[in-house]
Amino acid sequence: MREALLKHPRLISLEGGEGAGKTSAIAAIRELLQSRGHEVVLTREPGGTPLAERIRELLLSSHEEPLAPETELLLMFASRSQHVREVIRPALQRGAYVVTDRFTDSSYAYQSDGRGLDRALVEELERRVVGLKPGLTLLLDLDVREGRARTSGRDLWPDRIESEQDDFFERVREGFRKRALAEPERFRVIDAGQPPAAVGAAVHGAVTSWLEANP
Ligand code: Z5A
Repeated sequence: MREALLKHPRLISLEGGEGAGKTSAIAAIRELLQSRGHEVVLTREPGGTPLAERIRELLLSSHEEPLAPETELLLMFASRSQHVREVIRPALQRGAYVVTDRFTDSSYAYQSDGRGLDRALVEELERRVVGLKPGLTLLLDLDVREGRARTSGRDLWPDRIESEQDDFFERVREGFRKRALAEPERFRVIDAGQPPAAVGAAVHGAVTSWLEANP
């Protein structure tokens, strides 16, 4: 098992609550990186490999019994372990950029801040199972109700996590914000409540300056 936690400059993650606009942000980052001649791998969590996508199904669908918070956390890391080994490390090793829709910060925010699991357990799993951290993380920060309003038309059948109450999502949002404050060199916080063009410009600016500082 891995012990060290390596921050990789070509691993970029997008984080935020429901409806924050990660999809458009990721497309814009791909365009920017490709326009500079880089290979880009777009991926997501939970998921990103066939097996990890099956774990995603388990995580997001409803079950005949409640999913224990510890089970949820371990399934997130089972999916991530597979994703890192099969997709992320090989792509980084051949020189590609990897842009992922969510990574370990989501486990801190949802499973530790949201569900109340011990943060030390997440840290241990991150260090021993993942061993990798993004060099740059864009946090698309959005009011919880605004995020829900954006997705309400789309999600006729909200998934297991989307079905949580607002206070859960408030804790998640606060968790993300605390992480961003604690690691300002890695995080860029973007106000996702702005119109799409303004969010797009903020994403473009953040990634451009990151690339200039980390050629
Ligand atoms: N999860 C976890 O608990 N622990 C973990 O470790 C990991 C994940 C990795 C699945 O993630 C769930 O897993 C997630 C966290 C948990 N549960 N929740 N909630 P997901 O990434 O698949 O789910 P999501 O983040 O909820 O996806 P989303 O709602 O699609 O968010 P998004 O991708 O950021 O939103 P979007 O599709 O880009 O935009 C949503 C809508 O808003 C769309 O109609 C847009 O046109 C609109 N939009 C976007 N930007 C704007 C602006 N600026 N103004 C107005 N409207 C906008």
